[in-house]
Amino acid sequence: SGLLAGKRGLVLGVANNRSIAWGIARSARAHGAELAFTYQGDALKKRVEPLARELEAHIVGHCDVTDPASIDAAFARTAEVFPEGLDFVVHCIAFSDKDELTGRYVETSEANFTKSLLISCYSFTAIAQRAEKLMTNGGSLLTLTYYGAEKWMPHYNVMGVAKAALEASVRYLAADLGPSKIRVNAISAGPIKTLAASGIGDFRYILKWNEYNAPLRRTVTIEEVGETAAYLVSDMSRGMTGEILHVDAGYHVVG
Ligand code: 0WD
Repeated sequence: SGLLAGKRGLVLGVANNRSIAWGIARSARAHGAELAFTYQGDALKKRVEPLARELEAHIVGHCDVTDPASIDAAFARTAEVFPEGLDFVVHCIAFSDKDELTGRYVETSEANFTKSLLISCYSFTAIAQRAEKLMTNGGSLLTLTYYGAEKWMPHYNVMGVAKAALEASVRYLAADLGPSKIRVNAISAGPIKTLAASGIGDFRYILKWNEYNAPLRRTVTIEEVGETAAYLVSDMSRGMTGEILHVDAGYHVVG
């Protein structure tokens, strides 16, 4: 029983127990979903395996979104573990060279621009292509974005440009996949201390700034993002697609 009873979901981007993907996976499981995880490389395999066990989730293997063959392999394995079909995919993946998450955006190199956009934006479209084939009864695709897509934020630089492109791709994918009854949405999360966030310059200052200025006068947790994600991949949100929902203690009305 539960909000997500009978739903099968693939979660990409669990790196450790602080990952937003982990918060989402825990909520989805608590609401009754059956889950599958990928991991990126052998270093993360060891971390992801015990977390998957905790939620009785399948592990569908290594998936590096810069390698189309590894995405294909992960989806082939997903089709095997979920022969009844796939209901949702949660994409919690982003990357930029740490050296360019500080200082001026104008210094961005072509190589890091290309890599950041490939991993942080195009990968969601690459995943949508594969997911569509498994979502024979419709489904829900969800990605994670940040306010730096909408406004200039210190140090966010090329990631802000990548997230703006990701948010635009949510709208285009929503229009393309709507006829297949596949919904496409994003959560714009407030800053949370994770592995990826620790690469951003002055991150502690950004957390403090949010605590002082967000309407709720605090930051958000991966549990809170997880609960909203559970809603977005459930039938409760069946009338919504192409939406960017802020889970940021209200910061977006201020900043
Ligand atoms: O404040 C924050 N933490 C926010 C994060 C605020 C708003 C949005 N987000 C977004 C991030 O931009 C990202 O899209 O949430 C998503 C999840 O990020 P996270 O939970 O903050 O970070 P983390 O736990 O580090 O997970 C991101 C993971 C990678 O971890 P590391 O830190 O090892 O790069 O993305 C995965 C990887 O597991 N990843 C990849 N997966 C497959 N192929 C790749 C890749 N090439 N590169 C990174």
